Amino acid sequence: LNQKGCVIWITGLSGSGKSTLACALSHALHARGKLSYILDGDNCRRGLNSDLSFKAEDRAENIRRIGEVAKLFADSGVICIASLISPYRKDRDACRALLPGGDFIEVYMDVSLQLCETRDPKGLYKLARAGKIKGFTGVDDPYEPPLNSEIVLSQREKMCDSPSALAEIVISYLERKGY
Ligand code: GGZ
Repeated sequence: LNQKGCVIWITGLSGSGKSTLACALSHALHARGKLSYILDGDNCRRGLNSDLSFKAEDRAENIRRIGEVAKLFADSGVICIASLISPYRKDRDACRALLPGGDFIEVYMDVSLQLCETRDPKGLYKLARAGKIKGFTGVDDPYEPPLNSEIVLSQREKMCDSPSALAEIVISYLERKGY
């Protein structure tokens, strides 16, 4: 395999575009002959993490497991793209600590709650506001934004740029770092 593994950790609110970016990034990497694998919070919650709820300690365990699996992929040389809300800084930092030497690349989808809620692609914010989902991130559960992510995709960039243009921002970072 002509590549070095790493973890690209995409964090942000529900509806901030994490899964869309993960998918565009995976395609862009494929086009460059690079092997990647997506670990998506929502998908993993159907299998690996189907025993976990959305209370803080279960979110922590969700993030811990995905972090450990992502590390296994990175060790095998794959570019692993983890996309999950991962609302707590300390849980994300624990995953970062598994991959020293710059192999953990945090991408923060910096999109306001207001915009995520306007998009509401799955109607979940609406349900949360109606009290039909309790403990929804951003509504009645916390989100701690990263303080030092390697890449911040701001709302402005996100409104102007297509998913593939956002993926190229990440790709140029990876190229600069020799991945
Ligand atoms: C946040 C929730 C919740 C609650 C269900 N809070 O946008 P989606 O729908 O497709 O992705 C969200 C997903 C969040 O799972 P994660 O594994 O990424 O979360 S965490 O990292 O915090 O463990 C959302 C849906 O599940 N969802 N209930 N209460 N998001």
